[in-house]
Amino acid sequence: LVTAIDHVGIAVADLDEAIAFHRDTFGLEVAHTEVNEDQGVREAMLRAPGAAAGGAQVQLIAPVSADSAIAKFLDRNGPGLQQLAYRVTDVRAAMDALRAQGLRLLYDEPRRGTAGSAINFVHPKDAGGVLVELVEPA
Ligand code: V0V
Repeated sequence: LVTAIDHVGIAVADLDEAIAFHRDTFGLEVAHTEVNEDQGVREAMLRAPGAAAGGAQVQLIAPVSADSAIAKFLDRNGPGLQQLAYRVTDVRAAMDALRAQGLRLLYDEPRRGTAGSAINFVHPKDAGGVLVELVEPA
């Protein structure tokens, strides 16, 4: 089902501050930034310098609306690891396979994720307390 770890997502209050921290402390580079209005977030994808194309990335996610999932996460937990994202070749097929095993998906239909990807999420209560994202790259 899963072809790779696509990214791990960290909820942050201030995106620019978090980018600077990960750059200055760990030497990570910004590969991509965007605002996703549907998810109510501003995000940055970071990678290690010289990492192979398609390698796992770190996603820093900051809320831009008070009702976004990230705003609620920060209110409840403060900043920290929020999600683990698995890459799949066909998100609809992955959704069907997981539903057939009794797992709840958060959306009936895939939504738009980073860089035009198609995404959905497994409910954290059905995945060992981890919010698992499914990502089909564009
Ligand atoms: C909540 N819970 C979590 C969790 N968020 N557990 C692990 N990891 C998380 N991130 C727990 C929470 O503590 C509750 O446990 C339980 O799940 C249900 O909580 P709830 O109050 O019913 O639900 P909410 O309102 O906290 O919402 C949780 C969900 C929400 C997962 C439904 O965050 C959501 O819709 N997430 C999907 C969208 C998302 O995360 N977007 C931001 C990233 P107890 O207290 O009952 O034990 S956008 C993105 O990733 C993009 C664009 C991309 O990658 O392309």
